[in-house]
Amino acid sequence: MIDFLKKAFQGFSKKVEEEQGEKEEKEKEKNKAEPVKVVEPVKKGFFKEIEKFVIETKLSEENFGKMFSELEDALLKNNVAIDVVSGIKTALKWNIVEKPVKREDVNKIVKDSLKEFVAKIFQDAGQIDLLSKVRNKKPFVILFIGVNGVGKTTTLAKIAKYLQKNNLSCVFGAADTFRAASIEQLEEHANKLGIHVVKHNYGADAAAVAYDAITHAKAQGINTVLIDTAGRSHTNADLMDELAKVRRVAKPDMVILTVDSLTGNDAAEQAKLFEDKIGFDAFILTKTDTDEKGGAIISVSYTVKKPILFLGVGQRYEDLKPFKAEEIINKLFG
Ligand SMILES: Nc1nc2c(ncn2[C@@H]2O[C@H](COP(=O)(O)OP(=O)(O)OP(=O)(O)O)[C@@H](O)[C@H]2O)c(=O)[nH]1
Ligand SMILES: [Mg+2]
Repeated sequence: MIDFLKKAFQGFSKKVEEEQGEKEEKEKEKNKAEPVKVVEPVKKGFFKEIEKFVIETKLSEENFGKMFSELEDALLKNNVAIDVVSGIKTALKWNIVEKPVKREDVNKIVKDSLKEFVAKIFQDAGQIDLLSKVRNKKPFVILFIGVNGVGKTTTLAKIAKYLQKNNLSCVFGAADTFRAASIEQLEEHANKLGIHVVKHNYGADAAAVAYDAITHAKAQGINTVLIDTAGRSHTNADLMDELAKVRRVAKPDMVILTVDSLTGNDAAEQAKLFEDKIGFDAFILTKTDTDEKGGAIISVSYTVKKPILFLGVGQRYEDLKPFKAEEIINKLFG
């Protein structure tokens, strides 16, 4: 688990444990003071029941609120969106406030509640089997979208390598006709991977490039068309319109949003924006190898409820990991 979060999590569990411990002691004391008056010594089973009840003291909502604040801070600082934190709080509250919870069970209950909550987020976001989709349609057209510098082009090349490994051929569409050197960057990847690039000049219509790449794939019997696009944000209204046009013309079978895990909570905002303006089917979270926080993945999933296809874990072609919910949950809260 990420250290900072781990500390806060342990701190929270400890506080609840201590609180429960104090209560248990108090209850035991009380029980010592006036116990046998009400309980007949022969009724061992009955007495045991009372003892159990006494030890399982309850945590008040007020105390819970105080104790949760540190964990709340840690979750927020680790890029877990506020809505998600509220959800976690409610789930935890439900499981431990005013419930007969034993001190030794607190840690496990807190951990399980967090895991369960996040597992549900990933489950609701769904899953996509990329290979089976690509195998079922020819050519299968994938459009890559996202903000500047998040890793779109690198990820596109990684996916090409992944598809090649699975005996699926690719062609690139150099539809980033906006950023200087973007076409050369794509060509460099294409040369290394032995892939053809369909390109026009800088400033050309991106939708026309996408269209030509698809035509090329159809003519050559190529399995997949991977369309690179220029990075853009909400401030680039023209580029957003251009992207909407690329989508209309290319009619991609899948639109993949690339988001950079280092942008933290902003990643969820970006996802919302692209969903509103363009729409997408799945996302890829890059640079997870350099992200020490790890909360972005939960926030984006929760916000847009779209499947995560892969995680970028480095700069090499092989550094693309299929997303596995359980692995992430264990890394975060294991
Ligand atoms: N450490 C690490 N670096 C990555 C990863 N993915 C991409 N990068 C790096 O991020 C930088 C930007 O990558 P690009 O692929 O050019 O990003 P882009 O979104 O296409 O950028 P624009 O076309 O300018 O919008 C490059 O230096 C990549 O090597 C990753 O998973 N981990
Ligand atoms: Mg690029």
